[in-house]
Amino acid sequence: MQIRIITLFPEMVLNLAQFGVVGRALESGLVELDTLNPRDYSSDPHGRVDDRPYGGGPGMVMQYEPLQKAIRQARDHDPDSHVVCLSAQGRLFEQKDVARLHTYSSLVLVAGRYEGIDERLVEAETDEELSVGDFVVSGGELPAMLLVDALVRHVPGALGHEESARQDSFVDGMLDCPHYTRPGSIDGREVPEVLLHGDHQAIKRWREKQALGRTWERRPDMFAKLDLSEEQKALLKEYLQEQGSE
Ligand code: 9D3
Repeated sequence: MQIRIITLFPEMVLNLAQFGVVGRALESGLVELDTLNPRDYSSDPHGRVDDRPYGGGPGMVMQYEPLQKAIRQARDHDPDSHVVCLSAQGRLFEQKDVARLHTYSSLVLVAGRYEGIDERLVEAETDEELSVGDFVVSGGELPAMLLVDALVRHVPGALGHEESARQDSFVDGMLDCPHYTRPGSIDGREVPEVLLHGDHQAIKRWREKQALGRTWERRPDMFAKLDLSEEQKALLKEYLQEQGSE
C-alpha cells in the first residue's frame, strides 16, 4: 500500500514513520509513506500557495493550482488511486472506512491549512472529504496521521500479531473491556476475581459483559446500532444488576 500525503508540513507527518506499529510497517516495506509539498508546485516566484478569500473575511484560502499539481503527481497515473481530503466539513471517519480505504493500492491524503481549500479543488480533484471528529484542529496533518495509523493496523502482517487486527474489527461497534496487570491489589483496589483463575470460558463471558455494559453506559449512539443476541441481552442485564448492587 502506497500512501502519499499532500502537506505544507511534511516533517510533521513523516515523524509518524519513526514510531511503533506504523514505524515497523514502513520499515518492513508493507506500507510506503511519502509527502508532497504544494509549495514545490507553486508557479509564484515566492512559492505562495494561499490567497485572500473571495467575498472577504478573515484568514487565507489554499489556492487551486499548487494543490492540483501535487495531487496529479501523487496519483502517479495509478488508475486505482483514491484521493481523500481531510476537512472539518467532511463526513465522520469511522472504523468501517478503514476497511474500505485499505483496499486502494494508492491513497492520496490532502491536508489543508489556513481557513480552507478552494472548493473547486475539493470538487474536481478529490474523491471524498473526511473529518476526524467534532472539534477544531489547526490543519489536516494530525487527522491524516490518524488515518494512516488506523489504516496500517489493517495491512496484513503490519501488527506482527494478527489477533489484534481481527480484534479491532471484532470490537468494531462496541467499546473494549477493562484491562488489568500486576500487582493484584493497589490501595485496596482488587483485580476482578474471575481474571485470576484461568477459566477461559468465564473470562470471555466477563469481558463481553463489561464491553456491553460500558457501551450501554458511555456510548448510547454505538449501542443503538448493535443487534444483540439473546445471550448478549442476558449478559447486559447481569451487568446492570451487578452495577446496581455495588
Ligand atoms: C471559522 C471556522 N474555521 C476555523 C475556526 C473553520 C476551520 C478551518 C480550518 C476549521 C478547521 C480548520 C482546519 N481543520 C482541518 O483541516 C481538519 C479537521 C478539523 O478541524 N476537525 C476534525 N477533522 C478535521 S480533518 C481536517
